[in-house]
Amino acid sequence: MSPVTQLLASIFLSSFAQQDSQLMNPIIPGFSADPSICRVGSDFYLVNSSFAFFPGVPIRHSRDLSNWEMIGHCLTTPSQLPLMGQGNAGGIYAPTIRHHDGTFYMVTTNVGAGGNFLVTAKDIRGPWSERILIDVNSIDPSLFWDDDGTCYLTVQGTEGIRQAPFDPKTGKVLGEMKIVWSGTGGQWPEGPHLFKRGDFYYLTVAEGGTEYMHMQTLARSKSPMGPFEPCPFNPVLTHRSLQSPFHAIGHADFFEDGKGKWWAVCLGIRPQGYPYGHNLGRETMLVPVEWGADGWPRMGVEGRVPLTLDLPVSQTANRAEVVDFGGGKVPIEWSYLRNPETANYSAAGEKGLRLRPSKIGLSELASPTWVGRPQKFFESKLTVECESGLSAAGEGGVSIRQNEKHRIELFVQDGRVNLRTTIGPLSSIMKAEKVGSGAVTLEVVTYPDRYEFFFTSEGKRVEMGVVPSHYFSTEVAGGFTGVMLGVYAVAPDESGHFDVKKWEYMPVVKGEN
Ligand code: 6LW
Repeated sequence: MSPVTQLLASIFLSSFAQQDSQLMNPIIPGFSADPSICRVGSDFYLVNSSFAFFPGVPIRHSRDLSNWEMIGHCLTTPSQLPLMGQGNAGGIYAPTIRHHDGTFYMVTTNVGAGGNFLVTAKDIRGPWSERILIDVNSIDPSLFWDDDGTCYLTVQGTEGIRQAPFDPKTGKVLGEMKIVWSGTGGQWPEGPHLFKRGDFYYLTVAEGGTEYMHMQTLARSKSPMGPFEPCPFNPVLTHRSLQSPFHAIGHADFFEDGKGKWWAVCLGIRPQGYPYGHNLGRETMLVPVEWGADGWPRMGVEGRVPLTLDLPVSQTANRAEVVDFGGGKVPIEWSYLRNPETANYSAAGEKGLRLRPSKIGLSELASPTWVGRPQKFFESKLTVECESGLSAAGEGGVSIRQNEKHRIELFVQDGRVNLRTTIGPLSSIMKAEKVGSGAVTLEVVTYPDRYEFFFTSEGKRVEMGVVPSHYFSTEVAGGFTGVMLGVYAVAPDESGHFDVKKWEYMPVVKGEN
C-alpha cells in the first residue's frame, strides 16, 4: 500500500471501528487527571489538572457527555500561572469547577507558586480573573454553596478532610478550618467534594493515594459541617487488586445531568505489560451513579468503572488529528512547558509552524521551545513533515516526553536524523543516519509496549529504532503526568529556525501499522 492509501485506509478503519462500537471509557483518553465537572442548563464543563504545562486547567464542553470539545483554559497568563522551576509533580493540581449565581469559579493549587487560589469568570470562555489567593496550606480545594447561599471550602489534609465557611469574593476562610472526616483509614484522604442531594450533604473523598490502592469513599450528614456518617459499603468505587484494564480509580466528582440521572467523573489508568506501567498518565473516566432507597449511591457496575457507556457515540477524541498550523496557529489542545517565550512560535509561510530555538535544553525546568499534546492512543501513528533551517549546532524534531529525564527525541541536526533516548541519568544517541536536504518526514509508531521510529527523506523510509514504552511510564518516571507528543527546537547559538509543516496523529487499527 502507498503511504497515502495506507493513511486513508487507517482513517476509514478507525472511524468505522468507532461507529460500530459503544462509547468507551476513558471518555478523555490520554493524560487528563483529577477531573471536576459542573453543569449549567444542558451544558457540561469539565476541567483537569495541568501541572507544569501552559496554559493551565483545560476546559472541555459537552452536551451529551460523550463528545468533549476543548474550549479554552482557565489560566492563560503568566500572572495567573507562574510555573518556572516546577516539574511534572509541581504546578497545577486538582482543580474544582463550579457555577454559582451566574459566575464560574475554578479553585485549585499551584504547588510551587502561591498555593491555593481561585479565579472567576462570567463566561466560561473567559476572561478569567486574576488569582485570588487562599491562605490555607493544602491541596485539592473544592467549593460548595448551600441553599442559604453560604459557601464552603473543603480541602485535603493529612489527618483528614478540612472544611470551613468561605468568602469566594475575598478568598478568606470565615472561621477555622475543621477536620470534618478522616475517611475510612486509607492513606492520603484527598480530592474532597461536598454536594447535596435531598436532605443529605455528601462528602466524597479519594483515599489510598493516586496509585493502585486508590479508592473513592463517601460519608453523609444532615449538616454541611458534619458530623459525617460513613457509607456502610465503602469504598463506593475502586479497582484495587482487580483483574481489569482500569486501575487506580478515584478522585471522583458527582453530578446530576439535568434529567434526574446522576454520574461521576473520576480518574483511572490503563496499565500495560508486567510489571505494570502506564505511560498515558491518569485519564478521565465516566461512571453512572444510581441512588438506593437507603439514600446511598451505587457507583458504576457494582462499584467498578464500566468499560462501555450507554450514551451516544459522538466522541471525536478518537479521530485522526491533522494539523497544518495555518497562520502559525497552535491547536487549543496543545501545551507549552511552563511560561513560554511566545516569540519563539510563529507562522512558517501560509502553512506551518516556525520554531525559533532557545538555548534552553529539554532537561531544564525552564521553558524550552517545545509544544505538544497528550499521547491518546496505545496504537497510533504520528507523522511530522518538517524542514530544518537551524545552524549545525541546533537540533529540531519530534519529542516523546514524560518528563525532563524520561524522553525520546527523533531530531534533525547538521545533515543527520538522530534518535536519542534519555532514561534517568543516562542519555544516548541510539542511531544517526544521513538525511537529504529539504523536507523530511519524521514518524513514530506507538504500541502498548514500545515506540518505533522512522524517517522518510527523498522517497526513502529509514528505520531508526525501537524503544520500550515502560521507561516512560509513571511507575518508572514518577510525577503525575502522561506522555506528551510534541515538536521542539534547541540551539546553543539560538540562531535559525525549525519549520513544522504538517502533523498527523491517528489511532491505528490493529495490524494496520
Ligand atoms: C492531586 C491528588 C491526587 O492533587 O494527585 O489523585 C494529586 N489525586 O488529589 C495530583 O494530581
